[in-house]
Amino acid sequence: MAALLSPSLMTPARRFVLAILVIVLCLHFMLSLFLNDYHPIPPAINSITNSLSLVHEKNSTLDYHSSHNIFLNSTTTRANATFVLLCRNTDINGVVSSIQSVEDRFNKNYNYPWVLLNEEPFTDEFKERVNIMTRSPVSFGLIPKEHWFQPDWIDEGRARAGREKMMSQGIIYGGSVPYRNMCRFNSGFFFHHELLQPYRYYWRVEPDVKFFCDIPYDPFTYMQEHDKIYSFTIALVEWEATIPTFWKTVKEFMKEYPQYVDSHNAKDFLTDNGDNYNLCHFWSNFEIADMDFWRGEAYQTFFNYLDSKGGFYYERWGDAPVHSIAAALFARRDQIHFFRDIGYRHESLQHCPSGDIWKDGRCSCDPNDTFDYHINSCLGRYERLFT
Ligand SMILES: Nc1nc2c(ncn2[C@@H]2O[C@H](COP(=O)(O)OP(=O)(O)OP(=O)(O)O)[C@@H](O)[C@H]2O)c(=O)[nH]1
Ligand SMILES: *[C@@H]1O[C@H](CO)[C@@H](O)[C@H](O)[C@H]1NC(C)=O
Ligand SMILES: *[C@@H]1O[C@H](CO)[C@@H](O)[C@H](O)[C@H]1NC(C)=O
Ligand SMILES: *[C@@H]1O[C@H](CO)[C@@H](O)[C@H](O)[C@H]1NC(C)=O
Ligand SMILES: *[C@@H]1O[C@H](CO)[C@@H](O)[C@H](O)[C@H]1NC(C)=O
Ligand SMILES: [Mg+2]
Repeated sequence: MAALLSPSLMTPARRFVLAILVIVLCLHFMLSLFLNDYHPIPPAINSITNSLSLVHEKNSTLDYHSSHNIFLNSTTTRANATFVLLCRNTDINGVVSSIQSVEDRFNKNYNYPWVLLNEEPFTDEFKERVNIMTRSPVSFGLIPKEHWFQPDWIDEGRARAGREKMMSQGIIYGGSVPYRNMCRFNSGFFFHHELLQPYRYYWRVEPDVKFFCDIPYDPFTYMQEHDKIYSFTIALVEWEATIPTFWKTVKEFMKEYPQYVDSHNAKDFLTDNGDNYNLCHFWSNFEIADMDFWRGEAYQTFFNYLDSKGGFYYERWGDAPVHSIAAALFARRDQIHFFRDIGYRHESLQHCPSGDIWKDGRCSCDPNDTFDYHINSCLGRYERLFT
């Protein structure tokens, strides 16, 4: 089948028409074998037979790559969206493993593009190993220096003292400058990268993550159709020592810019007494979100305010609390979505669905091994927003 669809055989129009007819007949035959209640030719197949030129239209929702979408949803429309993966050349094995997981469980049916970003050029070997993992377009981007490295106006003496203090407290990545560059980049810059300009929604993937279940629908179009701006699979409490002055800074911001705080916000996810930060945040190594929200005035003003305080370097402010607090304050609470049906693992936590979702999704995780209502989970606080 794949060989028949190869573009090199498509040039003689007749052979192409013939191939399509053979495929349609094959599909029809297979469907009538496997599906008891299959009788009509689905509208999507009909439209292919009626209008073969469809496959040449660039903005058609049913190009030949994704024509097998019809098994999942005959009215699938693709969203304006991409995967984004920040990594180093040395992360290659974990990158390949994550891409395989995403492709197998979801993207082989949708062919959303991939954008990989790095502050150093990707090697040819890296690109070769990534390219064979997917039929989707893959772009490899270089991060501009001014989006990555510690700015000159940061007082390096003060930053070093902050790192040394965190190292003595045994905080993970406490002494790392690259980790801080990464957190600041993910907070304020990735969505400005030129390779991401063509897109509105993104799905963040990291090396060595795992998707446990089939995802039989398109989470991007779900976001769009339900007016969501941010989504998560795991919510948890942050290590307070990484962000000692963060909440104080957020409160100052809210006082100075009350116009950005939405009247239907999710502030109750962030605080239990209306004043103190309970350290809850969405775990941002998985996120499907709307970059236009990050690009918008409220978030841009917020990020610049935070950045000007130097906390990404003097402390170790993470992109997870930055994104989470912004989504919780500047959007409506019903614009944040928990993807209960997306089974996901990033060491050393996982979310595993249960019941029918677990069965229908052929999930490979133990449904009893899920962080959902663990003592350090904040999912309960999210759910209480809606009761
Ligand atoms: N290009 C590049 N990518 C990095 C660098 N540091 C981290 N990353 C990427 O940034 C993401 C997060 O970094 P990790 O080292 O995975 O951090 P982690 O241990 O997962 O930490 P959490 O996700 O916060 O729990 C991953 O996608 C990494 O590949 C770096 O120096 N350069
Ligand atoms: C693309 O889609 C739009 C909206 O569905 C339609 O109006 C337009 O004619 C299409 N463009 C081409 C080149 O087919
Ligand atoms: C098919 O897609 C449409 C639009 O995205 C959606 O409303 C519908 O629920 C989907 N149906 C199935 C069976 O997934
Ligand atoms: C996709 O979204 C981006 C960001 O909002 C926008 O600039 C671009 O025009 C959109 N593309 C399409 C095809 O709608
Ligand atoms: C999950 O745990 C419950 C209670 O311990 C047990 O009855 C059930 O069999 C477990 N389910 C699976 C799939 O392991
Ligand atoms: Mg990680």
